[in-house]
Amino acid sequence: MMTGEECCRVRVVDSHTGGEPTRLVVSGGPDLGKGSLADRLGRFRKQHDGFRSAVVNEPRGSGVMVGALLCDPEKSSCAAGVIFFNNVGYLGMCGHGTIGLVATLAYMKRIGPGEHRIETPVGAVSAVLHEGGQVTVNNVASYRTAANVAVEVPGYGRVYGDVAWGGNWFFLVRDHHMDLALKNVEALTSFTWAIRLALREHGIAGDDGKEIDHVELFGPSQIPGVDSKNFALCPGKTYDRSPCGTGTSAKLACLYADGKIREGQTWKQESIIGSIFEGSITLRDGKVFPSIKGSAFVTAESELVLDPRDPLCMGIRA
Ligand code: PYC
Repeated sequence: MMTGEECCRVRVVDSHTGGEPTRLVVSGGPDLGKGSLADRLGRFRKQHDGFRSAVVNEPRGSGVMVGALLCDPEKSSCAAGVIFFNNVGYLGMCGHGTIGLVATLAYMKRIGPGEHRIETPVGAVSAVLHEGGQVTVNNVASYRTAANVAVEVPGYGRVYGDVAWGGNWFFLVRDHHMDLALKNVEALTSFTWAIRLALREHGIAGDDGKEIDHVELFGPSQIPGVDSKNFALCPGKTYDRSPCGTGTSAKLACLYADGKIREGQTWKQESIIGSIFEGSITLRDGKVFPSIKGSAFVTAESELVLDPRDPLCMGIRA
């Protein structure tokens, strides 16, 4: 980290998963000490939030960039620990980011094909690196807490959706009049952002009052054999270019609760840009555990320079 007038150098490897970028910090990040990833996230948030902004925000990053701090795992049975962050804060879990992390660790020759456990602030997940380079993330237990919740959205009227957890909190909307096409991204962003603000305004939240900071719209896919297309709004008002791993997990939990998907059945989820994840569920102890399969590709290896003389050293913060 930065000391006095010296520049800080941060090694990162960038990748994208279905179009959604992940910037993995492999060295030069803050020392968060020991303990659970949840505790380390607490220290990251309190003591090093400027580092988060420096890595993902402009001028080094962009609003859409998701950062991932590679950490030593607490348990030796895990291959890695990770804390995901974005332009406005931190993510409990990140599906596309975990696929990016695994593909990057493989690129760096730190892991080979097989199953690897990874610690996150919301629990350990496992990921399988397939021989062909695809990655399946076996996510945390996912569940719906409320179905068909009505919310009055200023300028749009009453909107109905489900509240579900897939590693982050989601409001999932099926019935809407929006055309899920890339050319409509501005209108889709305005609509989903208005939904998010209305949820906050009306106190509609996840467990323990946790804010629902992701909103997803669903519609039919035009690709043969693909079950659904989505638009996923992320907390910092950017949209997920990938089909959103945690969002697809939340969707799978809702489909299961509605009796629309069985254990082992494949659900293909298309993103707003046309990239696809394959999802399925496993049932254990009455809980739904989603698995999400996708591919990621490394796009850059670089060293970020944090110069203390630079007035924008810690990024442009909203
Ligand atoms: O893939 O879970 C995901 C995700 C969350 C936010 C952006 N991507």
